[in-house]
Amino acid sequence: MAKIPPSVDVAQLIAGVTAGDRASIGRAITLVESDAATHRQAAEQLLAELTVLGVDAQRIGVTGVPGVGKSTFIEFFGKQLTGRGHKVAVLAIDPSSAISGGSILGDKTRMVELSRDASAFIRPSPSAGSLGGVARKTREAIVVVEAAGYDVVLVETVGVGQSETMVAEMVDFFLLLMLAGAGDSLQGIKRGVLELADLVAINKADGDNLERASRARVELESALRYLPPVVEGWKVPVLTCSALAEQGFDELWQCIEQHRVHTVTSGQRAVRRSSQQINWMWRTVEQALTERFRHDPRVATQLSLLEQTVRDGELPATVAARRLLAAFLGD
Ligand SMILES: Nc1nc2c(ncn2[C@@H]2O[C@H](COP(=O)(O)OP(=O)(O)O)[C@@H](O)[C@H]2O)c(=O)[nH]1
Ligand SMILES: [Mg+2]
Repeated sequence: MAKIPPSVDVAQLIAGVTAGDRASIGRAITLVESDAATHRQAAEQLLAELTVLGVDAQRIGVTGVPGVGKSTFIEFFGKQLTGRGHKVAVLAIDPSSAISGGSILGDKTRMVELSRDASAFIRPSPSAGSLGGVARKTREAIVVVEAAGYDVVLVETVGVGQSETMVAEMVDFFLLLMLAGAGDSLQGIKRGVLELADLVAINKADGDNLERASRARVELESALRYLPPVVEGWKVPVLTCSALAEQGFDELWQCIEQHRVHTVTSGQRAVRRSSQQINWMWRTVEQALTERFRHDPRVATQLSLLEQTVRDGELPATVAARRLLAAFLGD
C-alpha cells in the first residue's frame, strides 16, 4: 500500500486522480481509507472535492459463495467491457484476508489479464477486521475511482454474513452468482441474499454442467416469482453464464443496461442513491460514536470487567450495556 505522509498536498492528489494517474488513485484510496487522525482533515477534503467530480458510473455488486467464480467472472466481464470502451474499476475483497488476515494475492493473480489492461483499475481491499469481509471504506474508494473516470465499478464480495447487505447498500445493481447444485439450486444461499438480487446468474454453465445449469435456471425463475420485487416493475432475470466458455455476457450486460434505463426513468435509481447517502451518513456517525465510546476513559476502565461478567453469564448483556452507557453519558 502506498505510504501517506502526514502532510498531504490534496490539490496535487486531486489533479493526479482526475488525470487518471494510477499512483495518485492508489494513494487517494489509501488516504480515504486511513483511520489515522493526522489524515482525517485531508481525507475529508479530498472526498468532498472528488465527490462532485465523479462520472455517473454504473455501480455493480457481485456476490456468491466462495468458489462460485466471482473473480474469474469479473476478469472476463471486465475485459469485455473495456473492449467496448468502458473504464472498469474493480474493488475486490479477498476472502482469505477476512478469515485469516492473510494476503491479498489470491484475487490479484487471478485477474491477471484485467490488471494489465490500461482501462482497468483493480484494488483488492484488505478486509480484515471488518464486517463479513467488506472493506469498511469501499464507499470512499468508489468516490475516488469515479472521479478518475471509471464508469463501471465492480464490487466483489464474499458470499458470507452481512457483507451482501452492506454491498447492496452501495451499488445500483446487485448480481448474485450461483451454481447449479446437485438437486438443490438454492443451496448455500440465504433467502435474504436472494431478495437483494437484481439479477441471478447460474455460473459455470459449460461442459457437463450446461444442462444442469439450464434446469437450475428454470427452477430458480419459478422460485423467484414468489419473492417481492426489490425494484418496482423489475422482474429479476435468471441467466446462465460461463467465463470458461465465454458465454452469457452480452445478455447479462443488456440486462444491466435495461435495469439502468428502467430505474433512471422511473426515478428509482435516484431514490436508491439518496437513501444510500443517508445510510452512509448514519454508518459514519455510528462508527465514530462507537469509536469514541470504546476509548472513553470512563468506559474503558469498566469495559473488560463488564465483558467478562457478561461472558460468564453473571450479568445480563442489556444491564452491562446500560451501565456502560451511563458511565459514558455521565447519568
Ligand atoms: N468450469 C468453469 N470453472 C470456472 C468458471 N469460472 C471460474 N471457474 C473455476 O472456479 C474456481 C473458483 O473461481 P474464482 O473466480 O476464484 O471464484 P470466487 O471465489 O468466487 O472468486 C476456479 O478454479 C476457477 O477456475 C467457469 O465459467 N467455468
Ligand atoms: Mg474471488
